[in-house]
Amino acid sequence: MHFSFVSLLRQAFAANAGWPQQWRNPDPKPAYDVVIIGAGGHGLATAYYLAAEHGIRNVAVVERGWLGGGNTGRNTTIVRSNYLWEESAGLYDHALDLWQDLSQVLNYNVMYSARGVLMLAHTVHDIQVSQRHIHANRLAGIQNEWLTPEQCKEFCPPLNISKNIRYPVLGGALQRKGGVARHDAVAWGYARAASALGVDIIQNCEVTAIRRDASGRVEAVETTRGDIKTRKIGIVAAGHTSVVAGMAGLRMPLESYPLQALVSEPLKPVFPTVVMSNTIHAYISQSDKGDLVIGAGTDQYVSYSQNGGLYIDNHTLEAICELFPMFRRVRMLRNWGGIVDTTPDRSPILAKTPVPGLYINCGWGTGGFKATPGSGHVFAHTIAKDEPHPINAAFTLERYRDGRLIDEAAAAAVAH
Ligand code: FAD
Ligand code: PYC
Repeated sequence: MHFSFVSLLRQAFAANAGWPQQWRNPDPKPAYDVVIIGAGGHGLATAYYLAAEHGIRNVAVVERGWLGGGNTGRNTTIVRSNYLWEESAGLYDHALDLWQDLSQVLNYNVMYSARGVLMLAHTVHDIQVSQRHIHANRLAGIQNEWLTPEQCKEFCPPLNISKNIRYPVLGGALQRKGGVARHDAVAWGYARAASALGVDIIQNCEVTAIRRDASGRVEAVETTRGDIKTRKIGIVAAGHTSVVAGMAGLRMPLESYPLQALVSEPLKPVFPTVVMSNTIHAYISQSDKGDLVIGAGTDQYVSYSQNGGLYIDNHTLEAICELFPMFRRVRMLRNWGGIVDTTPDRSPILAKTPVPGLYINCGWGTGGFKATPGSGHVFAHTIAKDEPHPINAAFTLERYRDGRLIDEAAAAAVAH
């Protein structure tokens, strides 16, 4: 008697979220205030800040694989903010500010280490571009300084600065507060903190469709584990954004490419900083485990493959051996690829879309890891308030229509 009364109540008040959990109708699929598609660092950070800063805790993060298994767990962990344009410098420096005490905020060691990022110049053109960057950065209050070849060598002793190599080092731009952070720890740190605030993280759950109501507003996602109702969706599915956005009828200005990296066998501490060379497409640092972390370029053809061409790695290793001859006999342990999506101006899209209730965070290309905290922070604001934070206001989808590009091709140049 008692149980049938309860079930009658359940049916009558199925939609009433105020009822105690045990009285709620288990039948309708749960409705979330926000569904985030993609449990990479950016998606998880967004969910965390929605809960922590906007009090929106009824959030699901749905992930087709495992959390952090996309680009977040595949990148070479470089963190810096020395971008050319003020809009970008503002966004990446906001992230760099948040990196400073992220381990304390999340109570999870993300191993952020400000060991400096040195970007080498090998040609007269490189020198001009680097110095333009340095001046632009300093005008915008962003740290960046020029080093002579000898100062580069002093800062990074393994560097070969002899003049008779194919691409001699002619100097470098150093951002001292740049560095590295532990990539998968960032995903796990945000995931654990978001989960503690009530966010649901659903792995092995691929979004296959986005449903819209008669007015065009989003109303649900269809997934391989059932439908989930929601009135707000954030797409944070790097590499696959075009596919997911296409589910809501949006055509994105994006191309997807494989980008590769590799690690060596572990060595004793030998490499004190991060060195990047955009001209010869190589970048290198040493992880706390001891392996050299080496990044290569993108493939020249669009693809969704997580294995890029081997010739790209070979080319990178030739460059590394020329710049750091002492690594010639080091053995490589493994290589892998991730799929990055790039925009025409190499800057991200971090914005509302023309579809009501649909928000998009994408287009980070080869450089979104460093932005993770800042991106999640301002994207959560955009979703919660239905308007951009001043820091991401310029990163709209409409800028490709209006011609207001934020052209960072030279800044992020590692792979372009
Ligand atoms: P991801 O971590 O890729 O997360 C997106 C998630 O969406 C994935 O887990 C994916 O499985 C999921 N997804 C996709 N489709 C669906 C669907 N239909 N349903 C559910 N889930 C879905 N950046 C730097 O700043 N510094 C670097 O040194 C650096 N090095 C890099 C080196 C390599 C080799 C690569 C590949 C990238 C590098 N990047 C770097 C770029 C950086 O990794 C990315 O920009 C950043 O990690 C993007 O994070 P994200 O959270 O947006 O994406
Ligand atoms: O954006 O700093 C970067 C980067 C390094 C390697 C790939 N991207």
